[in-house]
Amino acid sequence: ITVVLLWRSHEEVTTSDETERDDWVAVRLGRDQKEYVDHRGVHVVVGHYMGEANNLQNPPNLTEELLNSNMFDPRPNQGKDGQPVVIPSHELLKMQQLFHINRFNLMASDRIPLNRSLPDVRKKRCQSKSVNLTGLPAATVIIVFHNEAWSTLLRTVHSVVNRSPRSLLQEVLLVDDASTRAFLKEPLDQHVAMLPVPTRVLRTHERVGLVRARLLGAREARGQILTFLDAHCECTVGWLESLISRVAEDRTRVVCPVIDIINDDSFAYVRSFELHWGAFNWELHFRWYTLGGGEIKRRKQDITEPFRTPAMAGGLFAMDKDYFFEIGAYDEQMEIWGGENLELSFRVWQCGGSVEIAPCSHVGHLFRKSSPYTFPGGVGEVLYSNLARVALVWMDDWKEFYFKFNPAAARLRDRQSVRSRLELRERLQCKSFEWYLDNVWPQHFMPKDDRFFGKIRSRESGRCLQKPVGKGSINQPVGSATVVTCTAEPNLLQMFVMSPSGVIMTDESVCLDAPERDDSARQPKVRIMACSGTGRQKWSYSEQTFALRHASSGLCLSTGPDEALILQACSGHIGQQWQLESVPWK
Ligand code: UD2
Ligand code: MN
Repeated sequence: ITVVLLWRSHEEVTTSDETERDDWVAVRLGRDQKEYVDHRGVHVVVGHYMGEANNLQNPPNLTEELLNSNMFDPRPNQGKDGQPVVIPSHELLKMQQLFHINRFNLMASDRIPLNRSLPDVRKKRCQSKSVNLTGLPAATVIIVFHNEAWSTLLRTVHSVVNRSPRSLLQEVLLVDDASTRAFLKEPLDQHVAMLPVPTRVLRTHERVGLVRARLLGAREARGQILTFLDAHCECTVGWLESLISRVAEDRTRVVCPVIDIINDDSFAYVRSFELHWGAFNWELHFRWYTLGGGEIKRRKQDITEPFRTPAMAGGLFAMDKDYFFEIGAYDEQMEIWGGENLELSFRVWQCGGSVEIAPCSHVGHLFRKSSPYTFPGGVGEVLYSNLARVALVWMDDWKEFYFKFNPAAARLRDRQSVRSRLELRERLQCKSFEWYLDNVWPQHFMPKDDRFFGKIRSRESGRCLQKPVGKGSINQPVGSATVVTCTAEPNLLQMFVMSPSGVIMTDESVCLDAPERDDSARQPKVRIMACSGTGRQKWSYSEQTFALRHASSGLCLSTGPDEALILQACSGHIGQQWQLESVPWK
């Protein structure tokens, strides 16, 4: 095992798996700096990284004039081939001020030409396997935006125009969701009128949020295929044909590209992983997880073959236009941002379609650490109302689980009227959420009647097993498992699921893990690690002796020094006795 120590900003990030590191993607920043990206899109900087745009000491003075002016100022070769932009040090203060307008490095973006080149990041096999375009339907590309920057919005459009086969691109529709910036009005209309592909700007009369803005675009679309993009993307060669050919073969497929990363600071184009699929955590937040075991094996035969995903990230996908409306388009009562990606994913899967990722289609997306726009009604209200709707309509018994452990959403539950969506589900005769979990995401960590769900309490101290707290929202909570004071419910940190196959897992797809054998004289440490499906994460429980026996070593889970957990030869000792305390979840 190689342990690699890397630094991301001021956090330490560790990985113990060489193969995982192989999969990380490096972008050279300078002579002794390297930037990696892990599978969740987290940037990891090795060495020393100067000049982060997002650390302004004083509040930025953002005047109306500044917000309304278009500062696009392209310089030849900046950002070429997806390279990072270099800002000279005397401009760093200005750069930091501008960062706050869109929550990305606007100055860097504004220096990159609209038609910058990007590397062909596809696997070799994708590059040599050409898609036959004859007879393929054409797409309307729909891009909704609210107060997007000129350079990111138009680089999205230009990358679509430049890197899509002309016969597959019917038109581009931009939907302006009540932006307030002057440059997004007439100047935008004039700019798109000159493009070689029919491009229109539609405008909402008031802020309607991304769902209703996309619906407006979808209703106006003339292409047979709808292809949605966020307003800060860059498409790479081959992106569209790989999506459309799959939909053309089967109109019930919803096909997503691999989402690469445009760095919010340097605007470097960073290739992302192909071995991850989308799902969610106990709070219904979207997450990337390692592909399920079967899928990895199946993919080995042909790495260009698209693979199924339990959920989509939301912004980037292609689907048949008629199928989009047949299956219920979007839930029009979802506001502003959030939840619509899970709603569409559950609906498509449960109502007979499928969601997949096409590894030969790569589109870069600018991932931000915070959201730049206003959320009328408050961000929590908006997001949790949307998620409450997802749960109420699609999740059957698991909605009770969601509301029980997510009081922020539970408070908004009674305000939702979901009758028309339930009618839709009835009309389409959609399958149950249990079917979805069993068939689409068998590796899920949700509670179920066939498995234990609850607390794991030490009979020695009365304390509870707890997973480590995740570092930030996109890091998996991996690290040492601890035994700490049990807290009053609901506390997701102390909840565990033990599956019929003996995997003790919890939120975010992490599992109770210990080394295969006790090679060293020391007692092996028990940790919480990404679920791997291997023997080192299998346990058996005895209701007679209260022992939790580790399958591959035959040792027993024991309380160790301080709050730690260790493996020891099974002795029946009180430190090896665990109470599996079921917690009702529905
Ligand atoms: C992700 C998705 C995004 C959407 C969101 C959940 C990707 C890459 N992005 O978040 O598409 O599914 O999850 O809802 O998968 N917008 C409006 N009006 C609004 C708010 C946003 O038009 O009131 C636009 C915005 O300008 C952007 C798009 O909607 O073009 C998505 O918003 P985002 O980029 O803030 O979402 P993101 O990428 O954080
Ligand atoms: Mn986005």
